[in-house]
Amino acid sequence: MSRSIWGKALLAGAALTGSALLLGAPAHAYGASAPHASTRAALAPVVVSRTGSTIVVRAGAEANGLDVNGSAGASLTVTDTLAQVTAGAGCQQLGALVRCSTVGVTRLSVTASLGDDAVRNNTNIPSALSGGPGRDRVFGGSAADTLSGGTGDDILSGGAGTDHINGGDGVDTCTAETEINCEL
Ligand SMILES: [Ca+2]
Ligand SMILES: [Ca+2]
Repeated sequence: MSRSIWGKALLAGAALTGSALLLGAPAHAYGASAPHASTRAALAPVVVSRTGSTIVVRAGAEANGLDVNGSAGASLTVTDTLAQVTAGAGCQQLGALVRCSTVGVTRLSVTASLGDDAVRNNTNIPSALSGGPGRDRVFGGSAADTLSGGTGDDILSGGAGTDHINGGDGVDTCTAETEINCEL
């Protein structure tokens, strides 16, 4: 493996670990070991799992086109138009998509990480959506959402509900009740 690939894998690992810490998820969830992390990322860029009352969607360094559909108290599905989606603990693999029960679920957490990502929460489940580095497009659902653009010029919109957006670095376009680091 070339040095540049290792560098990218390490960078992705660092970004994921940082995001996981911010979201309160276990830091060990993605592993800190570069060889294992890079192998897993190649096989399964997006992992969807349930931790207590939270559905966690964790993507890697690739560009993502993530859609979460469904509703509270029933079920949700996660698809990605640009990357493979894999079921983790508490969710089921159904071909190219992952389905999770949302009975008892009160929160959705999506970390898109590196890459120019699109993240859409098409549910009524409150969410924390992170675009990470890159030029991202992030859209909240009908409930209260917290959106983060990270570095890069991002477009973020909270949708219905009382939403909070932090555009991060770059020239960001925001639509929400509370906006921080939004230039447009
Ligand atoms: Ca990504
Ligand atoms: Ca919203």
